[in-house]
Amino acid sequence: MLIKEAQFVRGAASWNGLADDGLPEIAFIGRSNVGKSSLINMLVGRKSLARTSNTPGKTQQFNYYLINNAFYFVDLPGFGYAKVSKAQRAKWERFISRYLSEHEPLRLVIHLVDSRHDPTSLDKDVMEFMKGGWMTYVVVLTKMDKLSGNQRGKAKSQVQKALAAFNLEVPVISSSAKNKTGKDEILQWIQDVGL
Ligand SMILES: Nc1nc2c(ncn2[C@@H]2O[C@H](COP(=O)(O)OP(=O)(O)OP(=O)(O)O)[C@@H](O)[C@H]2O)c(=O)[nH]1
Ligand SMILES: [Mg+2]
Repeated sequence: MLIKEAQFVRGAASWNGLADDGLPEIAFIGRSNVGKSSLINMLVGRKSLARTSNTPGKTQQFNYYLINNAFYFVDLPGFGYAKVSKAQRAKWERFISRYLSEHEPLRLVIHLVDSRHDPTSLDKDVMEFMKGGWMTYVVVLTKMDKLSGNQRGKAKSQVQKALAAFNLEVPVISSSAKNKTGKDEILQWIQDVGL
């Protein structure tokens, strides 16, 4: 699959702001700073379509990018960001879980896990949540360029182990936005869900 066109169309801060035009959606979910916006930029081949930052918690809304005039990439707010209030966090968690369980246009969930760390408890929450989901679910390990060859194998098996604890058999794709690796494999999954 080839991404020919990509444009930012809207930021949604509440349920009513989600797209309702029926176009299929692909969600990018993961903790703050894991590399969601960077991965989107890599996939669309643009340097700064999605805003990236060293400051975790930059993406505080659902950002919609229209791809090839046919479907959306949805950049979800990062979870686990320490500086937001408890109430704010609870509100986002409710919003995200409702989005994952009720938003019908959702076709594919791309869960990003930092290859340098074990999956966090919030990552495990996402895994558990996806267990009952109807949409395709894949895990992408980010920032693989920061690891040695030996560490890479370990990172992958750690995530596979965490998934296995939920009886999940899902693809785990290694990626680096810096080196542009993993791109073809992720685009293939997007094609495989019919987009
Ligand atoms: N070395 C390396 N750095 C990366 C990679 N992907 C992202 N980064 C860096 O990690 C930081 C966070 O990346 P973002 O793409 O902004 O992360 P995010 O998940 O969108 O963060 P929030 O919007 O805060 O949730 C930035 O400094 C990126 O340059 C990668 O594959 N390799
Ligand atoms: Mg972001």
